[in-house]
Amino acid sequence: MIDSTITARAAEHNLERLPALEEDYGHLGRQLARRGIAIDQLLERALRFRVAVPSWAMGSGGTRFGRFPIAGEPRVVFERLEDAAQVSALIRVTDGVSLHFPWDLPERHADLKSAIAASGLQVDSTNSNTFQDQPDQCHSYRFGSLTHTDAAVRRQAIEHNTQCLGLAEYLGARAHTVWIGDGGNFPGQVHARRAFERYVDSLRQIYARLPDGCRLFLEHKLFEPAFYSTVVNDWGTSYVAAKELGDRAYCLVDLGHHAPNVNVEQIVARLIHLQKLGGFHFNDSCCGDDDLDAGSIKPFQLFLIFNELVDADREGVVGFDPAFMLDQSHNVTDPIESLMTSAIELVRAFVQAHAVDREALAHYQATNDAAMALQTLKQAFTTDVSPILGMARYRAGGAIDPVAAYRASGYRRRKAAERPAVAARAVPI
Ligand code: RM4
Ligand code: MN
Ligand code: MN
Repeated sequence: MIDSTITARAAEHNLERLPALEEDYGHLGRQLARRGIAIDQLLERALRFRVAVPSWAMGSGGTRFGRFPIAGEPRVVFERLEDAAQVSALIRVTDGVSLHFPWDLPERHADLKSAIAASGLQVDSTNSNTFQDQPDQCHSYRFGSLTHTDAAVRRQAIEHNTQCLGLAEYLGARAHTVWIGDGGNFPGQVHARRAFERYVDSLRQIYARLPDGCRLFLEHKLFEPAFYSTVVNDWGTSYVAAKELGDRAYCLVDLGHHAPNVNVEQIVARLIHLQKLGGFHFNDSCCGDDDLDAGSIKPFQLFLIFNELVDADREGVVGFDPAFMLDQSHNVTDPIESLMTSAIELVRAFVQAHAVDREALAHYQATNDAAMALQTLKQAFTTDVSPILGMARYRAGGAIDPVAAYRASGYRRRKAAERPAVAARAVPI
């Protein structure tokens, strides 16, 4: 399924770019050695890093004001998997794909399973959709799903999640993520306490059907589509629900789902402490749930989040095993390019976090030396680890310069001919 022109262009480019990469890698290696860091160990870390891509981000995104599709974007799950396979081939860290149902539901489940196998990808998580109505469903989610006042609507939403869990088991997903849009647009519309009680009650029924080896992730979001009182609006709410459910329920942190200026890295630290950090939806934002490319607006925040993660990992915190995923909406870029560069920004932050002098940081924290503590973090954050990232991609069989190789391959242009726009099922992102 990997496009042979992409592979060929990447191989040609790599030949041209390798001498400069080796020079830069050697120089960075000497720089890091002066700080007591072995570059090969950072390379090892980079090679082991993994982040899953969301199937629903493979097509152009949009806002409620409009969507501007690009020619050659995928129309069905099989084409989304095909594009995900190219992303993975070029950058070699995204061999997991997350699926969204019913958007990714083909007529026969077996077709999906074989397409996943053929793509060389694995299913990372399944995601349910009770924030939209589907043409064939009995009850509307206009006024909520898992927290709806009508038990029949709740049952329908629970049933949908149960079907997702069946697919999770069948496809070997490691997690199922629930995000609901439930809430109120006006004061008084929703009974705040009852809505949360109904949420937990519905989740209990979903949790009871969780397949072996699969975790349940609860995703919070400050607002939208509900504009006044979202039921699962913050990490505290999702923590309480996860705790009530049991050991296999965790909180998922989508970076864009907080109020502006919220200290997300501290939320991460809290959830690690509580042993309830399930995973992430990485993206970036300026104003709200913008779903922009990870690291494009606040790269320092991304680094600080990875700083917490690396710290916990090195300390061996019990039960610490967060799942990484991108969750973005590509409104003005080619999704393949955005996903590649975003995944690379994650590896960058991860490697930089491994370059933090933790002994020095601990000393400055113990002695209340705020200036030097920040400097210690900044030293790692300002280290240009690009040669490590490029070398990791090269060693793993990917492209030293993935976007250049992708553009030179003409993949999207060829897909535009193969995938004429149809009025088929729209894939809202
Ligand atoms: C939501 C949320 C969910 C995603 C949907 C499509 O804002 O981030 O993770 O499933 O969008
Ligand atoms: Mn999300
Ligand atoms: Mn979101």
